[in-house]
Amino acid sequence: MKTSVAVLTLSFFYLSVAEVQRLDHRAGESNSTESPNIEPSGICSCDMTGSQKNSCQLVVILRELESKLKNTEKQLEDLRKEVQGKRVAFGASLGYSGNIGPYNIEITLTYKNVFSNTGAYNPATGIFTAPVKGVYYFNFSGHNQSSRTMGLALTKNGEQMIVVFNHAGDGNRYETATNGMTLQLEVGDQVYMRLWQNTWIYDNGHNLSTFIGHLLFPL
Ligand SMILES: *[C@@H]1O[C@H](CO)[C@@H](O)[C@H](O)[C@H]1NC(C)=O
Ligand SMILES: *[C@@H]1O[C@H](CO)[C@@H](O)[C@H](O)[C@H]1NC(C)=O
Ligand SMILES: *[C@H]1O[C@H](CO)[C@@H](O)[C@H](O)[C@H]1NC(C)=O
Repeated sequence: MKTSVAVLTLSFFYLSVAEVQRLDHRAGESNSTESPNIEPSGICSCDMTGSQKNSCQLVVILRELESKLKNTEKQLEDLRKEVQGKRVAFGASLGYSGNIGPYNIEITLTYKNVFSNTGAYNPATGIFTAPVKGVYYFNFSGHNQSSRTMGLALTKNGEQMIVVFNHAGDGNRYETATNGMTLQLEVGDQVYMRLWQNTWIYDNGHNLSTFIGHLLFPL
Protein backbone atom coordinates (compact mmCIF):
# COMPACT_ATOMS: atom_id res chain seq x y z
CA MET A 1 0.00 0.00 0.00
CA LYS A 2 2.85 2.36 0.81
CA THR A 3 4.18 2.00 -2.70
CA SER A 4 0.85 2.83 -4.28
CA VAL A 5 0.44 5.87 -2.03
CA ALA A 6 3.90 7.06 -3.06
CA VAL A 7 3.12 6.51 -6.74
CA LEU A 8 -0.18 8.33 -6.39
CA THR A 9 1.51 11.24 -4.61
CA LEU A 10 4.03 11.44 -7.40
CA SER A 11 1.22 11.60 -9.94
CA PHE A 12 0.02 14.90 -8.45
CA PHE A 13 3.08 16.51 -9.90
CA TYR A 14 1.60 15.81 -13.28
CA LEU A 15 -2.14 16.13 -12.69
CA SER A 16 -4.26 18.67 -10.95
CA VAL A 17 -6.56 17.28 -8.25
CA ALA A 18 -9.69 18.02 -10.26
CA GLU A 19 -8.23 16.39 -13.30
CA VAL A 20 -7.35 13.23 -11.36
CA GLN A 21 -10.84 13.03 -9.87
CA ARG A 22 -12.47 13.48 -13.23
CA LEU A 23 -10.23 10.96 -14.95
CA ASP A 24 -10.33 8.53 -12.08
CA HIS A 25 -14.13 8.65 -12.13
CA ARG A 26 -14.04 7.97 -15.82
CA ALA A 27 -11.53 5.13 -15.45
CA GLY A 28 -13.70 3.69 -12.65
CA GLU A 29 -16.72 3.47 -14.94
CA SER A 30 -15.01 1.21 -17.41
CA ASN A 31 -12.89 -0.58 -14.82
CA SER A 32 -15.56 -2.04 -12.59
CA THR A 33 -14.48 -5.62 -13.27
CA GLU A 34 -11.12 -6.87 -12.06
CA SER A 35 -9.61 -7.34 -15.48
CA PRO A 36 -5.82 -7.50 -15.04
CA ASN A 37 -5.22 -6.18 -18.55
CA ILE A 38 -6.86 -2.82 -18.89
CA GLU A 39 -6.32 -1.31 -22.29
CA PRO A 40 -5.61 2.40 -21.60
CA SER A 41 -6.75 3.46 -25.06
CA GLY A 42 -10.19 1.91 -24.40
CA ILE A 43 -10.94 4.49 -21.68
CA CYS A 44 -9.01 7.51 -22.78
CA SER A 45 -10.90 8.86 -25.76
CA CYS A 46 -9.51 10.32 -28.97
CA ASP A 47 -11.07 13.77 -28.39
CA MET A 48 -8.76 14.36 -25.42
CA THR A 49 -5.77 16.58 -25.86
CA GLY A 50 -2.34 14.98 -25.83
CA SER A 51 -1.65 15.83 -22.20
CA GLN A 52 -5.16 14.83 -21.07
CA LYS A 53 -4.72 11.50 -22.76
CA ASN A 54 -1.33 10.96 -21.10
CA SER A 55 -2.82 11.75 -17.70
CA CYS A 56 -5.76 9.50 -18.33
CA GLN A 57 -3.49 6.63 -19.28
CA LEU A 58 -1.41 7.28 -16.17
CA VAL A 59 -4.46 6.93 -13.94
CA VAL A 60 -5.44 3.69 -15.63
CA ILE A 61 -1.93 2.30 -15.15
CA LEU A 62 -1.95 3.36 -11.49
CA ARG A 63 -5.22 1.57 -10.87
CA GLU A 64 -3.86 -1.53 -12.54
CA LEU A 65 -0.73 -1.37 -10.37
CA GLU A 66 -2.82 -0.89 -7.26
CA SER A 67 -4.92 -3.96 -7.97
CA LYS A 68 -1.77 -5.99 -8.69
CA LEU A 69 -0.25 -4.81 -5.42
CA LYS A 70 -3.36 -5.80 -3.48
CA ASN A 71 -3.13 -9.24 -5.05
CA THR A 72 0.55 -9.57 -4.11
CA GLU A 73 -0.18 -8.52 -0.54
CA LYS A 74 -2.86 -11.19 -0.26
CA GLN A 75 -0.52 -13.85 -1.65
CA LEU A 76 2.16 -12.79 0.84
CA GLU A 77 -0.24 -13.06 3.74
CA ASP A 78 -1.37 -16.54 2.58
CA LEU A 79 2.28 -17.59 2.31
CA ARG A 80 3.05 -16.25 5.78
CA LYS A 81 0.18 -18.30 7.23
CA GLU A 82 1.33 -21.38 5.35
CA VAL A 83 4.92 -21.08 6.60
CA GLN A 84 3.74 -20.54 10.18
CA GLY A 85 1.79 -23.78 10.05
CA LYS A 86 4.99 -25.54 9.08
CA ARG A 87 7.15 -24.74 12.06
CA VAL A 88 8.08 -28.03 13.64
CA ALA A 89 10.60 -28.71 16.40
CA PHE A 90 11.06 -30.63 19.61
CA GLY A 91 13.80 -31.38 22.12
CA ALA A 92 13.64 -33.77 25.06
CA SER A 93 15.78 -35.76 27.46
CA LEU A 94 15.19 -38.97 29.37
CA GLY A 95 15.51 -36.85 32.51
CA TYR A 96 15.37 -38.57 35.89
CA SER A 97 15.10 -42.02 34.39
CA GLY A 98 18.09 -43.60 36.10
CA ASN A 99 19.16 -46.77 34.33
CA ILE A 100 17.01 -48.05 31.53
CA GLY A 101 17.68 -51.64 30.49
CA PRO A 102 18.84 -54.22 29.96
CA TYR A 103 15.80 -55.89 28.35
CA ASN A 104 15.81 -59.04 26.28
CA ILE A 105 13.88 -57.18 23.58
CA GLU A 106 14.41 -53.86 21.86
CA ILE A 107 12.31 -51.04 23.31
CA THR A 108 11.23 -47.53 22.26
CA LEU A 109 12.67 -44.91 24.60
CA THR A 110 10.30 -42.29 26.00
CA TYR A 111 12.05 -38.97 26.45
CA LYS A 112 9.69 -37.51 29.02
CA ASN A 113 11.58 -34.37 29.97
CA VAL A 114 10.43 -32.00 27.22
CA PHE A 115 12.36 -28.77 26.60
CA SER A 116 10.33 -27.65 23.60
CA ASN A 117 7.67 -29.23 21.44
CA THR A 118 5.46 -27.71 18.72
CA GLY A 119 3.24 -30.75 19.18
CA ALA A 120 4.50 -33.39 16.77
CA TYR A 121 6.49 -35.24 19.45
CA ASN A 122 4.56 -37.38 21.93
CA PRO A 123 6.46 -37.64 25.25
CA ALA A 124 4.18 -40.47 26.42
CA THR A 125 5.22 -42.75 23.54
CA GLY A 126 8.56 -41.21 22.49
CA ILE A 127 7.28 -41.02 18.92
CA PHE A 128 7.65 -38.03 16.59
CA THR A 129 5.05 -37.95 13.80
CA ALA A 130 5.81 -35.73 10.81
CA PRO A 131 2.98 -33.20 10.37
CA VAL A 132 4.22 -32.03 6.95
CA LYS A 133 6.24 -33.49 4.10
CA GLY A 134 9.76 -32.14 4.33
CA VAL A 135 13.40 -32.52 5.22
CA TYR A 136 14.05 -32.92 8.95
CA TYR A 137 17.10 -33.04 11.16
CA PHE A 138 17.41 -35.38 14.15
CA ASN A 139 20.11 -35.81 16.74
CA PHE A 140 20.43 -37.90 19.88
CA SER A 141 22.87 -38.71 22.62
CA GLY A 142 23.18 -41.52 25.11
CA HIS A 143 25.15 -41.80 28.31
CA ASN A 144 26.39 -44.66 30.44
CA GLN A 145 29.34 -46.19 32.15
CA SER A 146 32.05 -47.49 29.85
CA SER A 147 31.71 -50.98 31.33
CA ARG A 148 28.20 -51.24 29.90
CA THR A 149 27.06 -51.83 26.37
CA MET A 150 24.83 -49.16 24.87
CA GLY A 151 23.04 -49.56 21.56
CA LEU A 152 20.75 -46.77 20.33
CA ALA A 153 19.03 -46.59 16.97
CA LEU A 154 17.22 -43.69 15.32
CA THR A 155 14.29 -45.50 13.74
CA LYS A 156 11.85 -44.46 11.01
CA ASN A 157 8.61 -46.44 10.62
CA GLY A 158 10.26 -49.53 12.10
CA GLU A 159 13.36 -49.23 9.96
CA GLN A 160 16.70 -48.56 11.60
CA MET A 161 18.38 -45.42 10.23
CA ILE A 162 21.51 -44.67 12.26
CA VAL A 163 23.07 -46.08 15.39
CA VAL A 164 25.48 -45.37 18.20
CA PHE A 165 27.02 -48.39 19.81
CA ASN A 166 29.17 -48.29 22.87
CA HIS A 167 31.25 -51.46 23.24
CA ALA A 168 31.57 -52.42 26.86
CA GLY A 169 35.18 -51.92 27.83
CA ASP A 170 37.36 -52.02 30.87
CA GLY A 171 37.60 -49.08 33.13
CA ASN A 172 35.03 -47.10 34.87
CA ARG A 173 34.68 -44.04 32.68
CA TYR A 174 31.40 -42.32 31.93
CA GLU A 175 30.77 -41.95 28.24
CA THR A 176 28.35 -40.16 26.00
CA ALA A 177 27.80 -41.14 22.38
CA THR A 178 25.97 -38.99 19.84
CA ASN A 179 24.81 -39.14 16.25
CA GLY A 180 22.46 -37.25 13.94
CA MET A 181 20.98 -37.39 10.48
CA THR A 182 18.90 -35.43 7.97
CA LEU A 183 15.83 -37.39 6.80
CA GLN A 184 13.16 -36.76 4.20
CA LEU A 185 9.75 -37.54 5.67
CA GLU A 186 6.22 -37.87 4.34
CA VAL A 187 3.21 -36.73 6.39
CA GLY A 188 2.60 -39.31 9.14
CA ASP A 189 6.08 -40.85 9.06
CA GLN A 190 7.17 -41.82 12.56
CA VAL A 191 10.63 -41.32 14.02
CA TYR A 192 11.75 -42.53 17.45
CA MET A 193 14.67 -43.98 19.38
CA ARG A 194 15.13 -47.68 20.10
CA LEU A 195 17.31 -49.17 22.79
CA TRP A 196 18.90 -52.40 21.59
CA GLN A 197 18.26 -55.56 23.53
CA ASN A 198 20.60 -56.31 26.44
CA THR A 199 21.98 -52.77 26.50
CA TRP A 200 21.77 -49.85 28.94
CA ILE A 201 21.16 -46.15 28.80
CA TYR A 202 21.20 -43.73 31.71
CA ASP A 203 20.06 -40.26 32.57
CA ASN A 204 19.61 -38.09 35.65
CA GLY A 205 18.77 -34.46 36.35
CA HIS A 206 21.66 -33.44 34.09
CA ASN A 207 19.83 -34.37 30.86
CA LEU A 208 22.71 -36.48 29.53
CA SER A 209 20.60 -38.52 27.12
CA THR A 210 18.67 -36.42 24.61
CA PHE A 211 16.59 -36.69 21.45
CA ILE A 212 15.86 -33.65 19.26
CA GLY A 213 14.36 -33.02 15.86
CA HIS A 214 13.23 -30.15 13.65
CA LEU A 215 11.92 -29.41 10.21
CA LEU A 216 14.62 -27.86 8.04
CA PHE A 217 12.26 -27.04 5.17
CA PRO A 218 8.92 -28.31 3.81
CA LEU A 219 8.68 -29.98 0.38
C1 LIG B 1 24.64 -34.28 17.24
O1 LIG B 1 24.66 -33.34 18.30
C2 LIG B 1 25.89 -33.25 18.99
C3 LIG B 1 25.68 -32.33 20.17
O2 LIG B 1 25.19 -31.09 19.76
C4 LIG B 1 26.96 -32.80 18.06
O3 LIG B 1 28.20 -32.74 18.73
C5 LIG B 1 27.06 -33.76 16.89
O4 LIG B 1 27.97 -33.26 15.95
C6 LIG B 1 25.72 -33.95 16.23
N1 LIG B 1 25.88 -35.02 15.26
C7 LIG B 1 25.46 -34.94 14.01
C8 LIG B 1 25.81 -36.10 13.12
O5 LIG B 1 24.79 -34.01 13.59
C1 LIG C 1 17.39 -30.63 32.79
O1 LIG C 1 16.25 -30.15 32.13
C2 LIG C 1 15.34 -29.39 32.91
C3 LIG C 1 14.27 -28.83 31.99
O2 LIG C 1 13.73 -29.74 31.17
C4 LIG C 1 16.00 -28.22 33.57
O3 LIG C 1 15.09 -27.60 34.42
C5 LIG C 1 17.22 -28.67 34.32
O4 LIG C 1 17.89 -27.54 34.84
C6 LIG C 1 18.14 -29.46 33.42
N1 LIG C 1 19.29 -29.90 34.19
C7 LIG C 1 20.51 -29.45 34.03
C8 LIG C 1 21.54 -29.92 35.01
O5 LIG C 1 20.81 -28.69 33.13
C1 LIG D 1 25.15 -47.29 33.43
O1 LIG D 1 24.60 -48.59 33.55
C2 LIG D 1 24.99 -49.34 34.68
C3 LIG D 1 24.26 -50.64 34.63
O2 LIG D 1 22.88 -50.53 34.80
C4 LIG D 1 24.76 -48.58 35.97
O3 LIG D 1 25.23 -49.28 37.07
C5 LIG D 1 25.37 -47.21 35.89
O4 LIG D 1 25.11 -46.49 37.04
C6 LIG D 1 24.82 -46.53 34.67
N1 LIG D 1 24.98 -45.11 34.63
C7 LIG D 1 26.08 -44.39 34.59
C8 LIG D 1 26.00 -42.91 34.63
O5 LIG D 1 27.14 -44.90 34.57
